[in-house]
Amino acid sequence: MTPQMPSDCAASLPAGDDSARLEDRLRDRATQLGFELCGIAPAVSPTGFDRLQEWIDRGFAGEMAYIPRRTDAYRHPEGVLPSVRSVIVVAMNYHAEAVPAGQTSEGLHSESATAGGRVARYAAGSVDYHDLLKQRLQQLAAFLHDEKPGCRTRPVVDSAPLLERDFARLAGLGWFGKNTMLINRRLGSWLFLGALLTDVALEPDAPHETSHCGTCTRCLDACPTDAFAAPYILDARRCISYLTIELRDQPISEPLRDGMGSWVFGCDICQDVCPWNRKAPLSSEPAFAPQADLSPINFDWLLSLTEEEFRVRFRGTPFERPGRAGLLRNAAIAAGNSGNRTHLPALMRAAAADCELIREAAVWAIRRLEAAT
Ligand code: B12
Ligand code: SF4
Ligand code: SF4
Repeated sequence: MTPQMPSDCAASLPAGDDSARLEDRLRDRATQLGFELCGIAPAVSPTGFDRLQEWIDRGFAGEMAYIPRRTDAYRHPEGVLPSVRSVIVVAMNYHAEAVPAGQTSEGLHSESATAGGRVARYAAGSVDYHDLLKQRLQQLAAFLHDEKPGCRTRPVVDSAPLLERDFARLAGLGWFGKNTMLINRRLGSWLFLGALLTDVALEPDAPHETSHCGTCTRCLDACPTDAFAAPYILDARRCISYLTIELRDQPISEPLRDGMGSWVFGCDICQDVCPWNRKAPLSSEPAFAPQADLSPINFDWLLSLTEEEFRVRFRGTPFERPGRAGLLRNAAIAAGNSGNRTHLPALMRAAAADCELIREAAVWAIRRLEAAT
């Protein structure tokens, strides 16, 4: 099969043009569904498999046991859909306005860091992106089933053992930045990725072979917890995103708490500083617009949340992953980093919580605030 030039999902055909190639009609359908990028990769072993193996062997996956547990399945997308011939990769732009002034990566002791907690853009909207992308991929699958009755498909967003960024690169969507993000020349890196695996043999797009980071090292230099073991290699155990979301039921290592600054959920610093994001267009998806109560998030409110209040506010959102205990642990640490003693009463109450994870973090934060001059 002759690879095609990589292309964005710009609507190129009049609606209902049945004479167009299936690949082009798929792209048009993806555009209608709100996917800004769409490319096709062949179902092959990803070149990054050996690097994944090495990453796991070096312990960089930390407590994310779901990755090493399924290493074999990552070898080939057949591990996800046995008869797979093609991997359709889509991307959706979630770029929202920067969080309000004072919520920059200036440093935790600046005035700004006292304004409240920071939530990474990807989680500040009204929905869990997994649900939204999966639902749209199911609609894309329905289109393919109409075109090729009896075909097999499987939509994937994060959960399956698939190196999504590898397939995105292979499908021509962009390159790996030194911060490990998949970057597109036009859209930058504020992109959610998803894939639709199918047993339909589709003509693949040309892979993105070039890198456009050059000599830049902004992301590596800006990371407050020194999470990059080397360019392109992230030690997840040091990444604020891992610490605040994936590291559940455990205290966060003390030497890393300072670097967390005011982040209570995820971290955007290595993308905020990337020159390829300077002109990134804003997302037109209303569900990704930042919720007022999350940008910034009020420490005292967060620290006082009961289980029931947590459930009501965060059901169906990415915050369910760390759960109430994880989120309050994060809030206590970030409040402790704020240098703002008005949080002491809320921290005192949290220090009497039933949950050891919250108690320990609150006691640490109180000591830190009391020691602050
Ligand atoms: C586990 C995971 C995490 C972990 C580990 C992240 C990581 N860098 O590995 C943690 C919890 C830290 C995390 C954080 C975030 N994540 Co995450 N995460 C995943 C997940 C589920 C698996 C990633 C994985 O397999 N990592 C293992 C390592 C080995 O893979 P890798 O870093 O991608 O490494 C590849 C390259 O760097 C390359 N490489 C390695 N060495 C070298 C050397 C050279 C020279 C070259 C060229 C390449 C190269 O090879 C590796 C394998 O191909 C994916 C979804 C999926 N199934 O793919 C989402 C995913 C990667 N995450 C995503 C997002 C949005 C985030 C956050 C931005 C969220 C946030 N704001 O807090 C941060 C970003 C942090 C960062 N800089 O990576 C998006 C990324 C979209 C994009 N544009 O790239 C994904 C694709 C989810 C999605 N469906 O949209 N995440
Ligand atoms: S997300 Fe934050 S902590 Fe993680 S690597 Fe990027 S800058 Fe570092
Ligand atoms: S900040 Fe620089 S080195 Fe890092 S991903 Fe962006 S362009 Fe590449």
